Amino acid sequence: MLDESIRELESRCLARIASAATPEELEAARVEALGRKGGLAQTGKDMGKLAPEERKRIGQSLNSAREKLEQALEAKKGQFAEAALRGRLDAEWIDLTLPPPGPHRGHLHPITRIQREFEELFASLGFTVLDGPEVETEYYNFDALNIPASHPARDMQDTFWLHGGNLLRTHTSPVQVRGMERLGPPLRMIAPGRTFRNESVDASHEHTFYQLEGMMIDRQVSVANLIHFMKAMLTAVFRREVIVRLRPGFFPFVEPGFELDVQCLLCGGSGCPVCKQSGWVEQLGCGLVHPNVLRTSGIDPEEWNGFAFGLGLTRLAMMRYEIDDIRWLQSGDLRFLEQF
Ligand code: 2U9
Repeated sequence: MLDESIRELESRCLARIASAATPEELEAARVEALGRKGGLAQTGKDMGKLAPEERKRIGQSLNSAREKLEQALEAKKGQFAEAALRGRLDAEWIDLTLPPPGPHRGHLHPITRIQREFEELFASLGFTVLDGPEVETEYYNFDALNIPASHPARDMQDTFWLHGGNLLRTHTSPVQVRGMERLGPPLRMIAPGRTFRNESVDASHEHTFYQLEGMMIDRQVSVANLIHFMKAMLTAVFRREVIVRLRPGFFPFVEPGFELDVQCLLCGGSGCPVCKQSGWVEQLGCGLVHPNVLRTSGIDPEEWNGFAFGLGLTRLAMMRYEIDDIRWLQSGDLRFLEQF
């Protein structure tokens, strides 16, 4: 009689366990089967009235029923846990190839990248990185740089003059004049920054562009020193050994003045469209600082002299990143900027 009830209880509870759709239903099935007041417990209570032999047999039958039920409960619990995990995985599944939600990582502007390279390079060569006002006075942008009043650079077509007589700096040289006044010789400094010229804008001309100028003032500074520093700088920028040559060039603020060319890195000097078959690509202007410029800023040219150079950061960025239209650089177009 007890056997049947145990068999019946077992199969009913196993069925209830199998059909449990939720952990709560499973718990209810467990309580019904294994609870203190559950079916097996009830059956157990009646064992006292049995003969020892019978009790032993029923006891075994109860234990095997309990084991089966506990295994069924564990298996079902496992299924629920599995299903819950899959549910969470499905719910929380993220496409790791997608960009992370929230603010996208920004991009450094190509000109910023190149400017920072120069700043690190020259800082490692003992140069101070200077900055200065973009709205400048006529004195610092022209007079102090030996650019006479009659010099065409002062004309409207080149310079943005402001009411009150100031202007938008046409080069970062005024920063170096302020540096000479503040630091005094000996000195090594570079002045990267934004400059403005009243240019008609097209694929290779912008009214706003970035320059980097630099100078070193000390005793007996030679053109050889100048060439050494320019080779070191360009080798670092182009990340390969470069061959340079100097050609005479005129700038009011240096004497002698030079244009510095690099042997074409594409054709190795044999001639190609990039170097217009010349084998050389002009990189920058440079020279020994004009004694008038030193004197104007209170530096005695009898005791001190120096070299100076200037290059177009915008132009270098266009070469480095093969940008064919200068207007992209100030376009603010994310499609362009996100490439860098
Ligand atoms: C002081 C003394 C001398 C800086 C120099 C150049 C030559 C030069 C151009 C390069 C490309 C401007 O952006 S660009 O068009 N600059 O070629 N710059 S020597 O000479 C100085 C500067 C400051 C006090």
